[in-house]
Amino acid sequence: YESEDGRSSKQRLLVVANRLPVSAVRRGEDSWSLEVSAGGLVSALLGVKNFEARWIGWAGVNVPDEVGQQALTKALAEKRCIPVFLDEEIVHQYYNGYCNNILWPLFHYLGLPQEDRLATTRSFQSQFDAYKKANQMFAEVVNRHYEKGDVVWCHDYHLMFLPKCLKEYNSEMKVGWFLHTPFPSSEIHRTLPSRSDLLRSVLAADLVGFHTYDYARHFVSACTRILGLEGTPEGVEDQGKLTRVAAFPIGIDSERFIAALKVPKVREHIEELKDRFAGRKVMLGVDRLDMIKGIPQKILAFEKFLEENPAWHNKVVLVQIAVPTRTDVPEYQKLTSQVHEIVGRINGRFGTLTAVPIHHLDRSLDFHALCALYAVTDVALVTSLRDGMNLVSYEFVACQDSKKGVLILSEFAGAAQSLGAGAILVNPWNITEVAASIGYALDMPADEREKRHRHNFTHVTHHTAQDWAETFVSELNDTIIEAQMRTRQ
Ligand code: ADQ
Repeated sequence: YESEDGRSSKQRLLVVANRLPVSAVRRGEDSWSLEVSAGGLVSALLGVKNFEARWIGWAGVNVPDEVGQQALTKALAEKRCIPVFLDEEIVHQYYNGYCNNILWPLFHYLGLPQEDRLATTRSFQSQFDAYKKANQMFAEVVNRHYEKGDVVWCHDYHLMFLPKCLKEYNSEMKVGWFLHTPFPSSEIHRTLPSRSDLLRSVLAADLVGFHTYDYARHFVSACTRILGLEGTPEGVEDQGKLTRVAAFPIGIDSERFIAALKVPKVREHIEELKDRFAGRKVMLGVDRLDMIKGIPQKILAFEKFLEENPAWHNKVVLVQIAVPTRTDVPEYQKLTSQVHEIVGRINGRFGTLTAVPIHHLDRSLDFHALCALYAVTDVALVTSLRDGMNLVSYEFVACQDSKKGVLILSEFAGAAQSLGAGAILVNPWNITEVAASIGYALDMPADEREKRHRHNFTHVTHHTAQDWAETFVSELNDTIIEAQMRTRQ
């Protein structure tokens, strides 16, 4: 890539996501403190060498006044972040409403909202209007910062309307869109009232990416069945215009996890945990507290295992870390109490005066504490009912090179496609099967553990987040060059 004055420089990558990778706290009328959150996407892009990334997104705070907006914009610029300001009403309708109440459950096969269906149906249109309006606001900011030669990479279900808005501003813009959740079967997608509008808008992108081949296939089927377009091995064709559709499985920054295990503080913490759980095998679950993660099902399977295996009483502990999310939503509050109730019952039933079988924490752990916990675990339990990929399974594997623990993994997580050969795959709805897998994992001979771990470790360390980001962006550049060549022919 060459800039206009002929100097070669890195290509600029505009990463557009609903949330910026920072939390902003207002300290005064015109002062803000910012903390960068080290999520998967951030570390993926930090490691990308050929591009210079800038972030565009909502800062997660309502800033109604001009002075505050200007000050925040200035502070964010130092972190290469550009804010989109959304007011409370838009956030309520677009983010809480359309994104989290409609698209998130639907894409995870939980259907459209069941309760108060009439009210939901009545407000559906206003939520979708807010969704389109919010996407338009993102597009306006992207367009303002776009320079010729930039690549624009849109992320996730929050921004399905963005590719179309961007191309309306500038049909030359290079636009890619990636979905972090599953894309459901076309039979599920077709229940969505705005099904066609969303598909058409995503198709305005040059490249559309998913975690797995199955999600890509579902998307192409939705376009052929719902829009009547033609699916080709490369993607979807509409009146001579091809939108490339492909699978780009995400990874993690495995080096960061492996390096953390050598940090003295982490080593100390590992020793403390080993003492704490001495004489017992450790099983671990780490999830955001969300319906899709199958936490109640996991705990019930553990109860069944204890019921059927008295010899394991007091010899195994399940540590379940569940970060609360969307705490203001009644369904999520219900899920929290349900989990607490089951955990209480099981601890009452199988606990002793000195030990309980389940340690359940309703909070997030810092990175080093999480790595230490991954490292002392014998069996990790990932029982998502649906999950785009699931990075916890990758993180666990990265931290297990000395212990070689076992991963029990839902067949409905995207990660089952990549770690399936090393993990024990389960149907999380089948509690009997999960309970039997727990027994199998706890008793697994060392040579089988070693073989399974080796398979997964190789995958996790060879398919990193950086590779994922680089592959997507270079494929997007190639797609555009190919399209230009086709037009010239
Ligand atoms: P998530 O649904 O958030 O991501 P996941 O992929 O498992 O799910 O990533 C969660 C991240 O949060 C991990 O990095 C994990 O370490 C961290 N985390 C979870 N619980 C934690 C806790 N209690 N304390 C500290 N950290 C915790 C969405 C999709 C996934 C997809 C990713 C990336 O739903 O399917 O894999 O995006 O595309």
